[in-house]
Amino acid sequence: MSSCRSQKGLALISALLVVSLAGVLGAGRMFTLQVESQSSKALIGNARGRMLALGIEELAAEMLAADAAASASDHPGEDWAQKIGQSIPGSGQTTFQGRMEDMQGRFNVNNMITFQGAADMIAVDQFQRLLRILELDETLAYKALDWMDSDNLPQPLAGAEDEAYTRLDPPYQAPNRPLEDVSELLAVEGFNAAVWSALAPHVTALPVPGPPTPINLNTASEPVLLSLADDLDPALAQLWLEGQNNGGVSNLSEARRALPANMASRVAISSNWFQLRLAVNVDGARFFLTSLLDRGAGTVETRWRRQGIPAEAWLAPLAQQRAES
Ligand SMILES: [Ca+2]
Ligand SMILES: [Ca+2]
Repeated sequence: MSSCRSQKGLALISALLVVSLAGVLGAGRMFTLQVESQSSKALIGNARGRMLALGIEELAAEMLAADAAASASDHPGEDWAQKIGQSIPGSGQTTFQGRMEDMQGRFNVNNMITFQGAADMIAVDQFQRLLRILELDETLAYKALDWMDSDNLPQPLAGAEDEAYTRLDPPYQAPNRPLEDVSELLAVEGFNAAVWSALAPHVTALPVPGPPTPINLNTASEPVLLSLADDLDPALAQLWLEGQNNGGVSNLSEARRALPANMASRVAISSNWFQLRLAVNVDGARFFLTSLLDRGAGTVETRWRRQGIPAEAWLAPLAQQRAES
């Protein structure tokens, strides 16, 4: 009798266990289906965002090609420089915004080394002036140079080669090559988040090899214009700056005469390098694209594309943490 009751009890427990397991499995399956549905929505949105961004990039390249055929200079009044942004009607919630920026309006940090990996002191001097104008430590130019030059010998005044980085936690080495992305500067000794936020709008890292990239007088910021020479008349820099909204400098030879001989070839009034930044939103799925467009060879080529939020957005807090530790 007692054994029979215990068997009945066991059967009841087993049945309850099966029912509750089925419930758990059912709930789990529903949860999985919901997650799968959310992820496929995000995946589809992301794929559509990418397609749209690549289409806009192609239109931007066409715009740059048309501009090269129509004008000999590049300035902020031209079509390529205008902000773009639109809601696409009849396509749910699809919006995009972005703009192209002339990268020759910025100082190309990679100008500081030659094709052979040696220092280009004219560019190093210019970077020092830029740092000084921005009220930053001008010896940071030497640390950036050491990061890129081919040797492992620290610049005598304030350099930083492997020995500065191998004692960090985690340790790393100076790559001794040009920057692949300008945000790489955040890994260089002394370039903390505060330095970065002051410097970032004025610097770029363009692919090498090639001769030093000249600064476009018609798109450069005031600090970049002032970095062209120690004794540049601030009134002339101001004149160039104000002229940018009225078609910019048209007589390059005359502008070059206002500069020291070794800087004359380092200015221009047109550009070959443009960066397109786009943010696309497809039904809540956001897609970010940064593309570097090169107009140097007569056609417009995409030299690189980076997806996701720009690297500096997540690198800057890391540099801040390192500075505080
Ligand atoms: Ca133009
Ligand atoms: Ca080095």
